[in-house]
Amino acid sequence: MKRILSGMQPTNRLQLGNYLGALRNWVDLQGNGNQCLYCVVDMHAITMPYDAAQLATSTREVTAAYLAAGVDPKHSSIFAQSAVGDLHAELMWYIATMTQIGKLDRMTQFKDKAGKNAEKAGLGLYAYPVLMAADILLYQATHVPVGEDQKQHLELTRDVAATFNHRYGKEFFTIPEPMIMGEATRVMSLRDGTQKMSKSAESDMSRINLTDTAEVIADKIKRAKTDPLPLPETVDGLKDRPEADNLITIYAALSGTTKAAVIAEFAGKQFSEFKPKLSDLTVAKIGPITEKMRHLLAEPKEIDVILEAGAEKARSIAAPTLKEVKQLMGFWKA
Ligand code: AQP
Repeated sequence: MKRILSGMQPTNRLQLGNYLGALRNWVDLQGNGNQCLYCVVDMHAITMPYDAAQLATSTREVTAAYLAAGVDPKHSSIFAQSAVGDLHAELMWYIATMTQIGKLDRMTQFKDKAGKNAEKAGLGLYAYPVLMAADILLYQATHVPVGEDQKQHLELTRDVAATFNHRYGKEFFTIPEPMIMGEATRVMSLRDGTQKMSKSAESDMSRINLTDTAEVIADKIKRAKTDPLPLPETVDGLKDRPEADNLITIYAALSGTTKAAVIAEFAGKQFSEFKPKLSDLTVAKIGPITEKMRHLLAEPKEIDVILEAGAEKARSIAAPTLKEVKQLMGFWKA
């Protein structure tokens, strides 16, 4: 049996990259005897400035997005990280004692988010990968489906797990495997093909939100940055054309095909011809999710019921793991 665990931060409404790079794959992983745990990582969301009055609402919105995209609470446990926060934070502390600062210094997400003001960044942002490692190890996850951007954090998690196992002389922690699936492992910004699409990026025009209307989606795609050349004849022709590559990648991922197949269809065509097709496809795929989210969010109490059941299940898995960690580490009355 695979135990699948992944999460998203309720930092804003989810964007197309979250969906294509991760969420869609979570849905596909349900069934086949897999045990799936999908977390809303609200304790990570507070590592950057945030609005406390909005956090619970965003947590419900992200939960609604999971459900609307097809995560089924009959097969998967959906929970808020903070609902099991005592266990996540406790394990984080233990494994922080075996995480090398030199490794944290290399984390690109910290560098990107801290920017030029790294000295003023909070310890939480710096220690984010340690909390993420705790999130995963607490559940003995075997597989973690993520977008390309999270690969480095997964490597650190594997390292920490191996260090723990070595130090305490037992193959205790499962070493989790990253699952980076599909064509769109890294969806880029619509304004700059060299930057990742991100839900908390300043410009709303840089991303497609799962809650955008058809008109907004069409407008964002129409204004998406491109270059003056027509679409190339081969996939190799996308080299050094990051914006064209990104739009073709999105089209391929949404239509469940390959970049080569999309190129074959649009070779030599202008963006003015391609973009309306991409808009129609995006609206066709995202529209039903947006609609379902709207219905779900009209009944926030039902979302809370799902989150409560998920938290109970999560705790029942996490508590014995933490107990054994404490025993192995030699704590009194563990
Ligand atoms: N652009 C992307 N392309 C492919 N996958 C992506 N993911 C995020 N952006 C892209 C994947 O979505 C999952 C959830 O990510 P997260 O909420 O934990 O934080 P993130 O990776 O930092 O995503 P964002 O949207 O950029 O959030 P903010 O702006 O809050 O930092 C992960 O599996 C991630 O790989």
